[in-house]
Amino acid sequence: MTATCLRDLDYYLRLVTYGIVAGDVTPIEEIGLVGVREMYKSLGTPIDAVVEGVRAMKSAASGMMAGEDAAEAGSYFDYVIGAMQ
Ligand SMILES: CCC1=C(C)/C(=C/C2=NC(=C\c3[nH]c(/C=C4\NC(=O)[C@H](C)[C@H]4CC)c(C)c3CCC(=O)O)/C(CCC(=O)O)=C2C)NC1=O
Repeated sequence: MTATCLRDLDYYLRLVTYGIVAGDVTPIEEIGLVGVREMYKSLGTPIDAVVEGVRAMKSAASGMMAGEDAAEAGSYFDYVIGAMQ
């Protein structure tokens, strides 16, 4: 379960990088967010806890970047977080 959970967080981290490269949220939306709430609900996975994981990744990533870069990456993390709530 832990490995699957970390894998999911890895997916979302990768999707954030796709967003940064594309300069657009479409890949994040299409690959990782369509139906995500229903998916976690059917798995019995508390989505609030997934959101918490994405927030922790945002915090860690922001600490490795400065100024504009942190703000740009942060906006994609926020997009994922917002779509899961
Ligand atoms: C690239 C797009 C993509 C996403 C996002 C994705 C997510 C995804 N996460 C899954 C399971 C899962 N996801 C989690 C994750 C967690 N459990 C928790 O309690 C934590 C809060 C959380 C980690 C933060 C767990 C534990 C499962 C397995 C649930 C189970 O088998 O009962 C499953 C069910 C099938 C499987 O086990 O692989 C999918 C499809 N798959 C994809 O292809």
